[in-house]
Amino acid sequence: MKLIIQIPCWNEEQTLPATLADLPRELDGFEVVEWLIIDDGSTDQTVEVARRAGVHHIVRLTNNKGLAAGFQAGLDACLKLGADVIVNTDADNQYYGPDVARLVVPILEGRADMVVGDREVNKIAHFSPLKKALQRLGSWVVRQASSTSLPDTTSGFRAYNREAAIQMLVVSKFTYTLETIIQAGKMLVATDHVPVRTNAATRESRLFPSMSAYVRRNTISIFRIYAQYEPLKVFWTLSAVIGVGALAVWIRFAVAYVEGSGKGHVQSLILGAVLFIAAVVLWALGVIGDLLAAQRVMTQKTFERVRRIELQLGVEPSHYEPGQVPEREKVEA
Ligand SMILES: Nc1nc2c(ncn2[C@@H]2O[C@H](COP(=O)(O)OP(=O)(O)O)[C@@H](O)[C@H]2O)c(=O)[nH]1
Ligand SMILES: [Mg+2]
Repeated sequence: MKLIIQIPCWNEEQTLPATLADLPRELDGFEVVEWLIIDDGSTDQTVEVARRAGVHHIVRLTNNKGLAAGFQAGLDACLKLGADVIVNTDADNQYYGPDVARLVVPILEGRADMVVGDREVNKIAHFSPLKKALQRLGSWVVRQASSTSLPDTTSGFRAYNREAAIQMLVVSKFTYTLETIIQAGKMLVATDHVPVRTNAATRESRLFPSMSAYVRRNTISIFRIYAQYEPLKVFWTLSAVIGVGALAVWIRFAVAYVEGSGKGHVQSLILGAVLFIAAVVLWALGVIGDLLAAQRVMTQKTFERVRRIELQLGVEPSHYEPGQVPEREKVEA
């Protein structure tokens, strides 16, 4: 069994050494443990720092493509490098490295395909009450959309087995954390969670420059992802709400018409018609969204098969550079 620990990095020369220092070089249940960093167009010394620290593999993207794209490139490379299990962690040393051992347990025991580390957000001292509340709300929405029971859906500390990794296909640019969970739920990938420890914050979040940005982006992401996967629920609910509004003003018109012996509130009639048209449009959007969602499933299945063929053919990982294998491991090999 081979474990590859992947770390998406964007200008992480400061915190990468501490992150790597805590990661396991060997682990029960695995013959081989390797590290891979995804350098997403860093302009600092991230790659050199990683080499010095003895990272085995480097995926070096030419320009900054964003975390979700980096994550996907990492998964692809790990699969092509023969990983049986892939663990993802962050380069800011946010997660407690030795807990990789906890993350892989449900996979090794055959109970899960994908394991998400639960930071037990309520206990994290440096998260504000607002951030905690949002995390809870966001996680709840994702749980509803994905039919999973994961408590911490924005956690980047995760493990995937080979099958789960082969199936993942992230399209959102900004976050992979939410989308992969919804996909896992839809594709009936077995998910599980384990409590993981976190370290003190080393720096401000790169993904969210401010609290308002955090709220805005996460809200938009959740809505978009949910609408992509559940278009009927989203658009038909909106359609029903507006349709009821149309009905209400029409009833108002009818009552006024009867009581006013013919002279009624024409405004209500017009408003009702406008609302009714809006409801019909939303209803139709739901149908179109549903057709697109079905199409997406087909694309995803095609992609999965292409990936299996690539792996069978031994296609090389893209943007790949070998790292610096530690001397000790070279001797053993
Ligand atoms: N590939 C890639 N990784 C990024 C980018 N921005 C942040 N990251 C990485 O994503 C991880 C999480 O970033 P961080 O700023 O700690 O975000 P947060 O803790 O989730 O709010 C770290 O490993 C970063 O290096 C990016 O644009 N591209
Ligand atoms: Mg972080």
